[in-house]
Amino acid sequence: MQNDTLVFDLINKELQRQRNGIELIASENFTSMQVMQAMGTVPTNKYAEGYPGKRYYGGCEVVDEIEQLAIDRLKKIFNCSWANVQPHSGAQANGAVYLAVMKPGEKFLGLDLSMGGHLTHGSPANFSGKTYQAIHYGVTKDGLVDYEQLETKARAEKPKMIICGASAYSRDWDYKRIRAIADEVGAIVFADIAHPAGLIASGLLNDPFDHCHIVSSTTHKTLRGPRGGIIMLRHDFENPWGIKDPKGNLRMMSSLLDLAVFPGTQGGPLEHVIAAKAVAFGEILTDDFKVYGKQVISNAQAMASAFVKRGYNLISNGTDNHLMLIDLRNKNITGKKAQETLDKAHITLNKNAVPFDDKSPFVTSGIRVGVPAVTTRGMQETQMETLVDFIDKVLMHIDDEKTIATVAADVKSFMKDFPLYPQLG
Ligand code: DSN
Repeated sequence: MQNDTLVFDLINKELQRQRNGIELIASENFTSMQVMQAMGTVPTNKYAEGYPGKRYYGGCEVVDEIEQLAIDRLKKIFNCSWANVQPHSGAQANGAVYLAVMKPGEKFLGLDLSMGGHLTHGSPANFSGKTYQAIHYGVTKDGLVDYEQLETKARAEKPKMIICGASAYSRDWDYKRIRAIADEVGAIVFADIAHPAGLIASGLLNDPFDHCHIVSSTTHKTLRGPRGGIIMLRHDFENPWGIKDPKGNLRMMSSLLDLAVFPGTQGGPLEHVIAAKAVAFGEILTDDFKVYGKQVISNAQAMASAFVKRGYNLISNGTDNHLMLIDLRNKNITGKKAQETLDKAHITLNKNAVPFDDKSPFVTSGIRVGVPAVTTRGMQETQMETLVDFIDKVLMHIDDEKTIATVAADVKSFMKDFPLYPQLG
């Protein structure tokens, strides 16, 4: 069946790369076989613009059931009253939230990208910074969210929306405090939980849903599903801006968000991906997933201690979640050099700006290290020591090709004990 050997050979090459390497990119994970299988199925052939029960095409009765199942499972995971599972990605989900909440040119407050925030939280290079007026808060010298700065800026600037959530922040969030300031200035609180969603689903971190009006996430990071986005509300509410439907009724926030996803920012949903989301959500509802979440946090803490023991400078001195951010300036290595050299040893992570970085985003002074993927491969605390040993050996011999080649061979042999997709041959 697979005649296009050029493409399938490359896919197989990627499988071998994933099998042989240590995956420490904090935003990556390995889906189950059944999640992957669901993605490669016939709903990919179906157009289904609209929502279950209200589509613009015929023949949607089965994909309606699939999408409704995904919605129902997701609502159960986070105890929500409404969910939209159609966003193709986290950026799409965030774009839809902004469209629902703000008019072009209106103001929002988010964590600065250079302090751990996300591109879609108002970077000037992103639609969010180009379309809206983005202002930012940062972190303190200790690497913790600067809530005082957030409050001062919120009072001075009166943003329409305050975003909490990050891409490179290793600590939990005080959602309650953010909601209090938002209520004072009349802002909507939007939490982008793309990174820690799986840990929140397992009840291991603060619950944003009671304090944040709107919550978005990706589905492929700690949630371990297919690539995609979601938007959720625990409590639906009437929009505070007087927006009415054609019958003159005030629109609920859920209605504005549905409209912002389709037809606002997307056309046909990817029903094969939604099927895979439904499978992943089913997995998240099992006890096994809670065990996974606990192990992720234990592994991250074991890894953080192992780095500190070897003299590495962790932003905020540790982690509450699945990742850590390491400032390499005391080791005299740039993030770029570290990433590129570790790649040669089959250890994958990403360079990352650290707070108050003096280097460009292409170089950076730090690396971000995350454990969701290695935890999925079955690693526990003792293996975290081994991983840090590998990383330390490479970084301490950064220009020594021979040592790097030795570590590469050791990594390959070490990873044989943690099989990945053995069913794929
Ligand atoms: N680029 C993702 C990350 O690595 O955190 C977020 O979109």
